[in-house]
Amino acid sequence: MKQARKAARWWIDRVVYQIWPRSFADSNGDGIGDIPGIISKLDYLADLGVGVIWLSPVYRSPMADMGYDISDYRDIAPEFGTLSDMDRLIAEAGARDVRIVMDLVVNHSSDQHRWFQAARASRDAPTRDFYIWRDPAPGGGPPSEQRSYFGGPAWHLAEETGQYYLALFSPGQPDLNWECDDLRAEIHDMMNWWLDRGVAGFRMDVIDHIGKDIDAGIITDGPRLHDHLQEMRREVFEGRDVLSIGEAWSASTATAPLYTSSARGGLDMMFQFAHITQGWDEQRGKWAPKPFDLVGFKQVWTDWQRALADDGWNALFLSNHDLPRQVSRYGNGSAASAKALAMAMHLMKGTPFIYQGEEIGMGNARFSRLDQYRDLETLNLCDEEMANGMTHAAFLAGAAANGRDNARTPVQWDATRGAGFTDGTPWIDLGPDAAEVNVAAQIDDPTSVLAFYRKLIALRRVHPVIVHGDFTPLFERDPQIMAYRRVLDGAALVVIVNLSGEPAPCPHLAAGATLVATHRDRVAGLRAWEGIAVLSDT
Ligand code: TEU
Ligand code: CA
Repeated sequence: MKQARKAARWWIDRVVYQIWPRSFADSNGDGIGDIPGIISKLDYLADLGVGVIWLSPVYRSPMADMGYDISDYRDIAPEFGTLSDMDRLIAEAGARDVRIVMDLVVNHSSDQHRWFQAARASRDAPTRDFYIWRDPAPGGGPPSEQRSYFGGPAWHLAEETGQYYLALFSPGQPDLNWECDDLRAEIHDMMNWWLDRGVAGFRMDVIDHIGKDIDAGIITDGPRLHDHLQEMRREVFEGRDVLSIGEAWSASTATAPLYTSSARGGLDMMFQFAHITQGWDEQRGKWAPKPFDLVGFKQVWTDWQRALADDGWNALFLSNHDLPRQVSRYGNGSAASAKALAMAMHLMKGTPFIYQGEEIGMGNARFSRLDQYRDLETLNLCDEEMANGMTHAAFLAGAAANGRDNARTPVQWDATRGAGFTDGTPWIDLGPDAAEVNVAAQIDDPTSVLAFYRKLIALRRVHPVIVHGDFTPLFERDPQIMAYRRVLDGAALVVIVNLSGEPAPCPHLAAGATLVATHRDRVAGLRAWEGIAVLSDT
C-alpha cells in the first residue's frame, strides 16, 4: 500500500525545543536567564539537532505570570535583553538553520499594558473596548459567578469607572475582547511585525479561549473561535510559510481537527492535553495526581494518532513549563527511564517537542516548603485548596508532584555552584539533582541521555517512516509495554518500549535491523526501561 506523505513543509522532519527563558542561561549574573544566554547556547542546540526553538514569552512584562502577562508586544523585557538582542538571536539561530517560534499570548494582556491603563481610566478611552467590561450584578457584586484559573473570582471591579473587567487567569491578566475589530487589527499587525523581523511562527497560548461568549458562559470553543482563526489566517499566515501551533487544554479528538483542517483555522498542529489530564484525579484535578496508568495513557495516544492520521498533525510532548518533569512523572528519575520515555514519544507520528533540560533527564524540583515556590498558580491555589479543606501537607505533596515550578528550576549546565546557569544567585532554587544530572557530565558520553536524544533527532531526518509512516498500536492491553508499528513505502518500523521499572517478557519481535535501542546489548526479554526499534521491509 502506498501512503500519501504530508506535503513537505520546512518543519516536517524537525524537532522543536522549548526554551523558558528565565531559567535557560544567565549571561550577566543577575540570576535570571536572558537572550544573550540563549545565543551562547545555540551551538549546543544545533549540535543536539533541534530545528526549531519555541521561545516562551520574552516580551516586556511585569512577570506576574512569568511573561504570560505582556505589557508591550513590540518590546523585550529588560531582564531578558533588548530588541536588538532578539534580532541577533533570530539571525544567529538562522545561521545554524534553527528557526525561532515566538509565544503569542493574546487571550489576555497585562494590566500594565497601556491599552488597559487607558481603558480602565475612562469609559471613553479608545481602547476601552479592547477589554471585557460589565456592570455589577443587580444589587451589586460581580456580574457572574465565573471563577478564574489561578484562584478567586474572574471579575474585578475597576473603581475608576464602576465596571468589572474579566480576567480568567490572574487579575493582572485582563482578557482581551476579540469581538472588537480594532483589537483584532492590532493583533494581526503585531504578528506581521514579528514575522517581518524573521520569526518563523507562533505557539498560540490558550487559543481555544479567544471566541468566548462570557454572557452565555461559553469560555472555550466559543461561537466566534474559528471565525477569528480564519481571519488571522487571511490577515497574517496566508502567503507566508510559517509554523503555527495552537495550545488548547479543551481540545478533544472531535474538536482538534477543526483547528487544523485547512477549511477552518488552518493551524499546523495543536497542543492538546488529554494524555496529561488522564493522569489527574477526576474530582480534585492536578493537585491530586493518580499513579501512572500505562494502559489508559496509551489509549489516549492511540486515539490521537488515529484522529489526526489523515488530516492534521500531532504535537508530541510530555513536558513543558506548566507540567512536572517527565522523568519524575512517568519514569523513576533514572537515565534509563528518560531514554525509554524519549523513545516512546519520538517515534510516534507527529512533531516531538523537547522541553529544556528534558534532553539530559532533569527531574522535579522536589521543593519541600511553600516559600521555595515562585509560581502564582501554586501560591494562589494553595490558599484556595486549604480553604476547601485540603491540609497543608497534602497540598505540598500535590505541588511537589504537579506544580509548575517543577519545570522551572534552572537548566543544569555543569556541576558548579550555580549549575553553570548563573554566576550569581538563581531566581529560584536549583534542582536537587544538579550535581549529577548536567550537560557537562553527558556531552561527551555516548551512553548519555543527551546522546540518545541527539540520535533520535538525527534519525528523523534520514528515515521518512519516522515522519510519515502510518501508526498501528501493538499490545494495547499490556500494562508494562508501549509498542507500535509504523509503515511507509515498504518500510516497517516496530517500536517496543518497557515503560516500567520491572523486567518484561519481550513480545515477538519482527526480524530486522535494530535502528535504535536504549541499551547496547540484547538479552532475552526486556529489562526495566528498555526500548528497541527494529526496521525491516514490509
Ligand atoms: O497555560 C494554559 C493554561 O490553561 C494553564 O493555566 C494550565 O491550565 C495550567 O498551567 C495547568 O497547571 C498557558 C501557559 O502555558 C501558562 O504558562 C500561562 O500561565 C497561561 O496560559 C496563561 O497565559
Ligand atoms: Ca541575566
